[in-house]
Amino acid sequence: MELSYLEQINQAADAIRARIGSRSPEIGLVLGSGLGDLADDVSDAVAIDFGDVPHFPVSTVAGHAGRFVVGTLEGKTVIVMQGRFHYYEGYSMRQVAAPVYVMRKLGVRTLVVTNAAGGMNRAFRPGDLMLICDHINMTGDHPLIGKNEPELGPRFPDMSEAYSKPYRELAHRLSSQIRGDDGNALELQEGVYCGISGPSYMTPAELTMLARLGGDAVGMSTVAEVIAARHCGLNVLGISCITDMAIGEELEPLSHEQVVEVANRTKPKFAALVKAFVREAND
Ligand code: R1P
Repeated sequence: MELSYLEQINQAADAIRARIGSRSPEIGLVLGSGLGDLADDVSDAVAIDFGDVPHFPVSTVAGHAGRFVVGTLEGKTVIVMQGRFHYYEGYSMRQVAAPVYVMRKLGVRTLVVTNAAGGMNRAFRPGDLMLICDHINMTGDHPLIGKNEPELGPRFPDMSEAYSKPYRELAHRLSSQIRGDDGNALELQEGVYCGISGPSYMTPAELTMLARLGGDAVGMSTVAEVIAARHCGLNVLGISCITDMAIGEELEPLSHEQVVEVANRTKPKFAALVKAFVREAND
């Protein structure tokens, strides 16, 4: 008999628990395209390939190692997803969201979700970091469609503050203590993330539409994970690394290699911000 979604999540969590011993992660981090190196800073680390976790698919995207790393970062026990699943890889929204519930089962209360995204706001520049203050789900699908598992969360979860305001305020405070390449304090952008299905990048007309709808950045991940996180009661900090300008009237050709390369270049300030947050955050 096929296992229920909840049973699959419980089995996945049990398998990870068997590998990490007495560690109980309190913060979960999802590292997006080109941002995975931060997992190298986790000490006393146990790495678990997604392929070794029951019911998990494998991550097929370049720039996504496809594994959990559990260990210590800035004095806190963390579970890092070095890479993630995307809807366009052919996985259902429920599969994309499942790792969030698994992390919750393992004890996580705070989720840091990161991604590489195109900047639709003209005030942004490639290499900027944007705190996500809200999202627009433009994927045409939803991870909670189907039977609700009350043990995971309510049928109709509240999304009035999907991205924690106190966490955003903390991130802004912390950024003032972080120096950028020019020696000045790190300037953090803030805006609305539009989640699309991908895998093609957007046309100019589509980008003009998304900007008019209120989007500041666009990408192919994050919304399913954050919906699941709020469903199961996690507090979320979202950070987009703006890797390219996605303005309809001025659009230039784009490749995934470019996206990963620019995301990689933000590593020092991205890592400094995430680590400071991990150090200071309370759920
Ligand atoms: C496109 O270059 C890929 O980079 C981003 C997009 O969503 C897409 O998967 O990846 P992450 O959102 O996983 O960072």
